Amino acid sequence: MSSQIDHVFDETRVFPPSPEFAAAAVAQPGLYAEAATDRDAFWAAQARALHWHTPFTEVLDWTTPPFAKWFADGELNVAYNCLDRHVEAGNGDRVALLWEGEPGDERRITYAELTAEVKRLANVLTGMGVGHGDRVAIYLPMIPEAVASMLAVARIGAIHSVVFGGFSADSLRSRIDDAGAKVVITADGGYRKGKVSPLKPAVDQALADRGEGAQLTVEHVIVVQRGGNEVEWTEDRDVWYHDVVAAAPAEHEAQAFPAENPLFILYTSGTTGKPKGILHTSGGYLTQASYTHRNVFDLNPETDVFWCTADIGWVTGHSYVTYGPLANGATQVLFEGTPDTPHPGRWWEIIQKYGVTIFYTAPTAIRSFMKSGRAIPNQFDLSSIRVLGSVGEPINPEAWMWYREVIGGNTAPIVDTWWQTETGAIMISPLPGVTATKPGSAQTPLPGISIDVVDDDGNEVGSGGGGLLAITKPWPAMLRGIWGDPERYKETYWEKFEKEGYYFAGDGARLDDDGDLWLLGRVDDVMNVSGHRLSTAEIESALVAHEATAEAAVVGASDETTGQAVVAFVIVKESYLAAHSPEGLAQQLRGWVGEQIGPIARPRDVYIVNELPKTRSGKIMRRLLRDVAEGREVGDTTTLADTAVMSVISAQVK
Ligand code: 6R9
Repeated sequence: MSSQIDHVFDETRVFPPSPEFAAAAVAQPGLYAEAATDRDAFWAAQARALHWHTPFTEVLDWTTPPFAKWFADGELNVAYNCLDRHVEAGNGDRVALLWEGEPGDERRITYAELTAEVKRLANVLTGMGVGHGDRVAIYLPMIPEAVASMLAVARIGAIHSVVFGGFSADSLRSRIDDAGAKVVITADGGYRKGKVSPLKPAVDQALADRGEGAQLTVEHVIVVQRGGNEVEWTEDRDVWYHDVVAAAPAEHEAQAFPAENPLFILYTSGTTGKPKGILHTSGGYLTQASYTHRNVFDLNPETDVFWCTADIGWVTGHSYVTYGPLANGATQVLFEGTPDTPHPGRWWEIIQKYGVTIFYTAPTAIRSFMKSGRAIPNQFDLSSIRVLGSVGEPINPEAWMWYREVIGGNTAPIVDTWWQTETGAIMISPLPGVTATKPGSAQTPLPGISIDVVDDDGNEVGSGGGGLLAITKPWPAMLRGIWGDPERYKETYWEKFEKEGYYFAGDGARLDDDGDLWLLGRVDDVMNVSGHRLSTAEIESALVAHEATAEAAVVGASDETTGQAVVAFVIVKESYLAAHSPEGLAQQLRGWVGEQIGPIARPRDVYIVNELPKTRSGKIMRRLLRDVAEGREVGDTTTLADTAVMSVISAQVK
């Protein structure tokens, strides 16, 4: 089967940056040429923005692909780069974290304070016998201690594995065991939707219930007091964070580690099989995280207030809450809660309160705000915003325009950033002062990044073509492997194409006539209708462009005549639901897609539902909808944010 994706969706609006923005921007057009002229020299220059205890002399070693080494003979300390060096440069009083708890409590933490905390915690970990290369699991809510814990682990050359606070004891257990963690850092509980949601019981359960012969590697559990809920206590194993940190020595000198020292493991669920422990290392990762954070978001660390809404359990929280912003000495908001607690304007209230200038969130959040209408954000002063970012899924043009108009005051450039847990940092994105942006397109590989759209053999499809997204040259923040499974690393990412060193991202994409990239969703989700390959992203965009639609997901379900048929699951805006019958709406939407894209894309079925199944990071899990559409029993739902939603959907479809 050819991997050409038939595409039909056309978007012609273009928004160039204002001349004032362009003139003052961090990233200027010359950056592309600089990177193209000498790629290694370009990345070396980016890396030198960090502090190296031992400067590197080599840039890239790609002699044994797919195993890359970046800056291999250099030595640095990641935490020193994120903390001490800002204090030593006289910026210790700058606020690092503007933390807001869900109940409305706040803490402002300066770089000097965060450095002091991390030094003590590093001493605590060392005292527990955690050393270079040991693994520490972090299972915490969005509180400052979460960021401090990541940095303390990094500071002593150990490896962290952050597990989403919303994951179950089972998921936590498999991640702790796979990594062989020595210590777990957790909390009694955290606030979620107005209540304390306990965390410690899941840790207790994950560490008990050992199967026959299963070895327990965890020796200590450090517990942050946050929820104030009662917890069970295992003497000799459990300690309170505040006790041990207060008792630890304040002095801690950051030691230098090789650039390729592992920094973290982060598990991605993928669509099938056991979660993959994606491994990242230090020098290259920090180089690209900080370079992208500065250039893509146009960061001025002295004046900007950055806010990335991602949880630290997601890669976006690693690169754009912890490492990128802190390496750049930025001031940022850290928020514990959900967007709608205690009221639906909570995020906009936070932007107004802290004067957020750069705001980075996911399309799923934007679409859910669209559903409740612009009157809510309009009650707040959002005029401080000057750059908006999107990540996690293709952002459909309708949501992009809403984001620009309602949140960005029609002026803030939107950077639609494509990347993955595996890529470690942003790979494709407009540059806000350079690129004339197009609603729905991530547009251009960043300077220093080489990406192409290719067919199954790895041949370029060229402008106007559709196919598979491939990364054609190694990049500094690339994953270095799958924890404990080098074969799976090679098979999953590097053996799809004939061409050696071509990385298979698993996403479909097309190039428009200007050569701009449009991401089309996971190739596993592509539908084949009567021999035409259709992308989920385009049909969903068409559905969302209808005034009745709030959100939509489409899947291909097997069909006797067409091979696969398009089946759509649609959330309708409340105002429409009251005035129309579901059957009438479904009929209208089928016709609408037919008109917008063409008869081939017209859904066979449109189901009106209240919810869509999403992961914690907001991605729609289409394989579960495919199960429903094909009348099968619904598969593994453990990574869903809300596991009850599938039974609701199944009931609504019957
Ligand atoms: C950062 C992150 C990676 C997958 C990726 C793609 C989708 C992310 C996107 C996007 C279109 C964007 N994705 N950003 N698709 N446009 N701007 O999300 O990492 O959780 O590993 O997911 O997310 O399908 O392959 P991760």
